[in-house]
Amino acid sequence: MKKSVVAVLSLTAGFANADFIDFENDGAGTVANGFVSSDSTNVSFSDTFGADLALATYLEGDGNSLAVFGDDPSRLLMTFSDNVSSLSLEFGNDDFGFTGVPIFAFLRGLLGGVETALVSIAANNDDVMNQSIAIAGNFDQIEFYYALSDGSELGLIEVVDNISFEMAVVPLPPGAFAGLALLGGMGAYRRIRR
Ligand SMILES: [Ca+2]
Ligand SMILES: [Ca+2]
Ligand SMILES: [Ca+2]
Ligand SMILES: [Ca+2]
Repeated sequence: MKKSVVAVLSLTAGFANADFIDFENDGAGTVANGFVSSDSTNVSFSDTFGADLALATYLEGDGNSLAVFGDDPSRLLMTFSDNVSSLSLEFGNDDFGFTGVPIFAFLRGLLGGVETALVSIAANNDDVMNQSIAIAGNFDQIEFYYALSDGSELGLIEVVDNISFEMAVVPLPPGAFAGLALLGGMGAYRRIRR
């Protein structure tokens, strides 16, 4: 029985589409750590330093957007319901007027609590949400944060929007189709007997 369940899950993963979150249907206001957008139940959002997530239409965002408040070492932690293979997001509040030093955006991919990928790009430091950053690999959690070029903490509020990610495609185990065919056959047999 367990084998059949694995096969069905794998087939589902094989046909997975990209999830897209723009927060436009989530309303405005503070949200608790573990927040789930109405756009996708496959990811939850948390602040890694305190609990200061807030949705609003920010000048530094794109319509309704998610901010990780506090001029503190906060990061946005995204925890996924299953492994993901890629993610991209747009970011704003890259505010050179506040930091006085060039800002870098980071994505840190984790699997089982261990870092498996780290990417960064130089922000254009204009405060406006007009750049995106992407990461690819195999992750069950991903962090987004602003930092100095060497990754050291900057104390800057992150604003993110237009998050896109793909669930990892799990390879079909041998005999998966045969197992499904058998299940289907059993169902048909039961129906005939009634
Ligand atoms: Ca938005
Ligand atoms: Ca915080
Ligand atoms: Ca921060
Ligand atoms: Ca910018």
